[in-house]
Amino acid sequence: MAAVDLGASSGRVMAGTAGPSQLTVEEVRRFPNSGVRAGPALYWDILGLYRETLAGIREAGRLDGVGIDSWAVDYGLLDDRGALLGNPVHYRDSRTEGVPSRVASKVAARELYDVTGLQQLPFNTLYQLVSEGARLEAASTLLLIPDLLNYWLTGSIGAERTNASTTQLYDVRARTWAASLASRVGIPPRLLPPLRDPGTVVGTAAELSGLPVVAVGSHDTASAVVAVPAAPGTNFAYISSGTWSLAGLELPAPELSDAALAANFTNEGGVDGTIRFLRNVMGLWVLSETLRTWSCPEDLPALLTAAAASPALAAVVDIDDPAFLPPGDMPSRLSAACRTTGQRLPSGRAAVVRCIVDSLALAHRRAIRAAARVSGRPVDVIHLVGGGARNELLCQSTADACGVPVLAGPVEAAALGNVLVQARALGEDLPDLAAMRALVRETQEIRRYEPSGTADWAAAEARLHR
Ligand code: LFR
Repeated sequence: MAAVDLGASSGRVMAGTAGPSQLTVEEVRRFPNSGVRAGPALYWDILGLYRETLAGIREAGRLDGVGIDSWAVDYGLLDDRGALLGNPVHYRDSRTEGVPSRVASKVAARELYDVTGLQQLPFNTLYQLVSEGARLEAASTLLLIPDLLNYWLTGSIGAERTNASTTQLYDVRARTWAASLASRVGIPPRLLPPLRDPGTVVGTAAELSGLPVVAVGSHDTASAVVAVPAAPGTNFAYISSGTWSLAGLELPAPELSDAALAANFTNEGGVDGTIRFLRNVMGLWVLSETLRTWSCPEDLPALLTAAAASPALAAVVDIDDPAFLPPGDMPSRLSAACRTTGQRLPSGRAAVVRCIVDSLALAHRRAIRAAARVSGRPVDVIHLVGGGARNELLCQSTADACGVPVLAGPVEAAALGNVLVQARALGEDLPDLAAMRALVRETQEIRRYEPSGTADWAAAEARLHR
């Protein structure tokens, strides 16, 4: 199978196999995917992504299927002939400034949460669509990024459920589009295409000699959570660590209490009807933007080694502050955040990297503790999956900050989850998530980090409230 995994900094086409005691993924093609600033807006280069995706699939050799997952919330609009209307806009664009409060005057935050279960993020699809204004009149269909690429491959129009659940236009309990809510905020329900479950064969790709295209858990985080190697019966939390840290729990049903709303937890749909009860923590984005500001992205391994030798918790910031959301000069923003809490950003690049990693681990602590408190479920172990599982300092700091062991890996969780759901759709005997996770445990490298208890994380947390 080909697993296409499009992230906010790079896209990859992986070749994967799954069978009894066998699960592999291997990178075939990787391509950069930074946003493109043009005029007043920040866009995705969607046609470039499609071209690279096709090239990668062709390079992968003989295949039984292909599945696409990507970041969530962003979309393309089609006209009534099926042609793309305008270029998809990047969720870090500023066009939704002021929109959430306008929407709140029509639908109260409590009601919005009651229907959709979604956390408040300025870039939720609902807010992006409202910011389009009259342009929506020309549109007949909305397709999220993986659905758009699937449409170009197969001609079939639909909305895969795990990603649809991130739009703030999906009724999390009824498992349908929230059509009347959409109307009330001025979004025509005709835009919302038929829903499809992950594991559905969408069609075949004429351009790829009739290759079957499978709707996987098309939200990358949903695919990553499939590959969390949790053993049956453990009280586990997960952190899918990459550009974002998606930190939370897998629940059988949405948690829509006042406490969940106040803690800004989301109830996104997972594969097989599960709920991903999690919070978006700002993630390694702040680190990668910092390295971009310094023009030294290739220095990351050396800087992390040096950071590990710098004193822990010398300075910490609230990494979830919206100031860190847009692209830009992160070191200056870190300095400013330190000043407002009576701290100084230590000098030297290694110390700045240490401040970012410590602050991220501290945010993991807040999110995991809040998830446990709000859901009433204990957390005895954290599975940290995705690219961040390679970052030893982050894994150890997260274990220290949270006070529970961290099991790190697999790094390629999203691609593995993509392959597992495809394999089942194509006839492999993987009846449920437990069987998929057993296969991940059996075949993938996982490292254990014990909490060391040497630093005072509670005191560091208190510094943020000064
Ligand atoms: C991670 C992710 C998050 C989503 C963010 C924006 O890649 O998909 O789950 O909140 O990107 O789409």
